[in-house]
This record gives sequence, structure tokens and C-alpha cells, in this order.
Amino acid sequence: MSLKVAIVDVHAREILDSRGNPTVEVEVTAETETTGKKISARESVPSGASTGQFEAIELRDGDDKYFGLGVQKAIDHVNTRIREALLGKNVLDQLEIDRLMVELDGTDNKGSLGANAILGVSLACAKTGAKALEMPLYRYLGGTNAKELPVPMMNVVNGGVHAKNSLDFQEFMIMPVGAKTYRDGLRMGAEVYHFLKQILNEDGHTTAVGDEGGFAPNFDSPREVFACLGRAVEKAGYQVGKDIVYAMDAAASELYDKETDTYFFPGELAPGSANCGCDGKDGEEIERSCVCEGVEVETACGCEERGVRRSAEEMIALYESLVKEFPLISIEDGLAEEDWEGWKKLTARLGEKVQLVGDDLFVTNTKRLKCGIDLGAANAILVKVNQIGTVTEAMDAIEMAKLAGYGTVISHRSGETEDAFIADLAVAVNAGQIKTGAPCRAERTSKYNQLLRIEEELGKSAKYKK
Ligand code: 2PG
Ligand code: MG
Repeated sequence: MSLKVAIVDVHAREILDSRGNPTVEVEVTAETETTGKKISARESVPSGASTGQFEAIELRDGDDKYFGLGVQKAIDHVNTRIREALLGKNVLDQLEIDRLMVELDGTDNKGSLGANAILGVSLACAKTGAKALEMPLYRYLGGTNAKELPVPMMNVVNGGVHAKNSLDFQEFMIMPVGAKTYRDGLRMGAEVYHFLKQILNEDGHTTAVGDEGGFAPNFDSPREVFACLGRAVEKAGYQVGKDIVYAMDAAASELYDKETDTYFFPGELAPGSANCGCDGKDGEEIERSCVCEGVEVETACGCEERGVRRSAEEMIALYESLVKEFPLISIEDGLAEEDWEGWKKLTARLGEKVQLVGDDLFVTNTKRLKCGIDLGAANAILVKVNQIGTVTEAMDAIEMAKLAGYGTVISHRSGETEDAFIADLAVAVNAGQIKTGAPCRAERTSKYNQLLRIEEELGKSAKYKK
């Protein structure tokens, strides 16, 4: 008979995430049968802004509190129906706990109980189980061979829906692949981040940060970002393409316009156009902003025309040229979540040399991932636990990806909490990569810092970049 650690309480509360919006925190208490010792652990649930349409449902109250974003309904589900179903169950039996909750919900998208309710419990049970066995979480989840520290993908320039600037692509990331250890990699990334700030300041750009801690300058194109990153890397004393390479999240579903089947870049300067027809003279200093194609633009002259449309074919061509010009080794959500045909083309054209990561495309869902694998769409998966709603299902997606030779990137959400579950998960499954924002803002650094502790604990057994 295996050890029983019976769940004696499940309690949820509403807390705030990094954007100041409510989210679910769950505390699970369990009692070891043999000793009577009680153990509790808590975990909280992240939340996205550029959410994929196929993600599991995040239950929001929609009433007059917190602009409708309250999670009281999800909390109530945890404190009543889920609690009742789990009392007395063995907290060490994660598979059974997750299965029971999926069954209790009874929908395909967890829309009845809410994925935020289910995930909070799933994460908290895993943590309580690890604590009951006095094991580090990464080892509890991954077993004795959990040892690989992920390469951080640090999102140092934010755009898209994560920042109110002119950059249409959502994330520009640096990856310290030249480091010997995770610790050195993190240091290199942080140094580049600080030099980037210096350069942006010198060039008169804002150094205010976006949702994920990256800077949010009003650059005109991705090329301008990569050129600036290159200067920061060199200034930090590293070699572009050797010590530091780049990754990007286009988050193309956010740019996709179904009606015209094109991708619209509202912040990009339209080629060859200098005047949008407003009454400000070209080059003239005016105090107000003007509106071009529905986009408010604040520039010196205030009347440049912005807004560029691209077909899927032109998107692929853009990526091809960026990959040629810069050491851009990973592109996430390069095309929209419904465009399987486009993804096939993109993968055929770039898949040999570039990691093509499906985020909104796969939503950590084995059904969608299987579809992608069968079609030859993308060659890596972004794993976000709240896209699917249980630890078990997220681990299923990781396993399926690995078996198919797909890369795995464990990821945060743009709305995060101080919890660091994903850091342990990344090591548990030897994912190889983690994306958890800039080396800035405590909800991002909590993950990076947890990885430092894990590396220290693993000592000589720790691996960085196998
Ligand atoms: C993404 C994520 C995380 P969000 O698109 O990959 O960076 O953003 O959580 O807003 O979906
Ligand atoms: Mg993404």
C-alpha cells in the first residue's frame, strides 16, 4: 500500500495579479495517515491578455466589481463542489485529482467550474504532495532525472497588447545561449537589459516597462528593435549570435483581420507616406496627436501615416528576411491560430533553421497539438498551465511534444503572481526553455530566482543546454 496523505481542506480566495486584476489562490491541507501530520500549500492562477480563442475558460464574474473581472464564482466552485469531491482523496494521486475535477466539470473547455478554479486546486495539490513527501517540487513532478535548467527567454522589449506603444509584435526576447550555467545566463541577460535601458535613455526613448517587464519604446519596426538589442549586447561585452540570440512572439492572432484575411500592423510606419491628411504640417512640432487608420499617433510632426497590411505569404517573407539579418532562432505564433495552411507553409519554409512555437495555435491542448504534429505545423509548443487547466494535461502535452521531436517552452502569462510553479515544472520535464518575462518585476523574477535555487540544489548534476 502506498502512503496516503488525505485531503482535509481545500480553500480558495480572491487575490490580485500583477496587473491589479483579481485571480484565484487555492490552499490545500492534507494529513499523512501514518503520522497524523498536517501539511498545507497554496498556489495561484495566472491570466493572459493575448488569450487564444481555444483556451480553457477562465471564469469571471461579469458584475459591477473589479470591472467585471472578479473571480468569486470560481472561488465558490472551489470552496463547495470541488472541495466536496476531493475531501478524503489522496493528495499524492495527482492523476486522480485532476481526472475527478475534469469529470466534475463535464465540459470540453472547463467552462462549468472554470479553468481558473480547477487549475488553482491542481497546482496547490501538487505542491502539497511535494511538501508531504519532503521533496522539491521539480523532483516530485519530474522524478529522479529532473535536472535541466531551462534557457531563459527574456522578454526585454514589449509591444502588441502588452504595451501602449507603436510596436505591433508582442515580445522581443534575448536568450543567453552562450552561458555555461543558468546562473551565468541570467546574469548575462540582466546585464544586457540594463545596457538596453541606458541606450534607450541616451536615444531619448521612454524606459517605462510593459506588462512583462520589458521596455516599451515607440520603435517603428522589428528591425529597429533587433538593431538596438545588438547594440546592448555588444555594450555588455557579449557577441550577438554566439552568446546571445533572439526570440520573438509575434502573437499574430492579435493582428489577424478575418474579413480581409490579412495581418494589420497599426503601429508600423506606412512605407513612402509622410502625411496622413491631418492639418499638422509634415515635420512641424505640434502638441497633439493625430489619428491614422484609427490609431492614435504621437510623433514630432504628428501626421505620419501608420498602418501596414500583410498577407500570410508576406508575413512568412518578413520572418525569412528577419532570420537572414539577425540571429533570430525562435518565432512564436508567427501566424494566426486558425491558419493551419499558413502554418504548414511557414514550417516548410523556416522549420529547418528556426524554432516555430505554437502558443495560441496549440493552447497546451493535446488535441490541437496532435493536429499540428500530423500536419507538420510548427516544431515547438508553448506550455501555459492555465490554457488547459490541470497539471496532468499540461504534462501530457509536454510528453506528446517531446515524443514528436517538438521543442518545449514553459511559459508564464502576462498577468502573473509571485508564485513560481512554472520554474519547477520547467526543470521537472527537462523542457530546455522558459519564457517568463524580463529580468525585472517581482512576478517575473520570482520564477528566474527559483531556478537559481534549483540549480544550486542540483549542484554538479544540474545541466544547462544539454
Ligand atoms: C504569450 C503570453 C505570455 P499572454 O502570448 O505568449 O507572454 O501573453 O499571457 O498575454 O497571452
Ligand atoms: Mg504567445
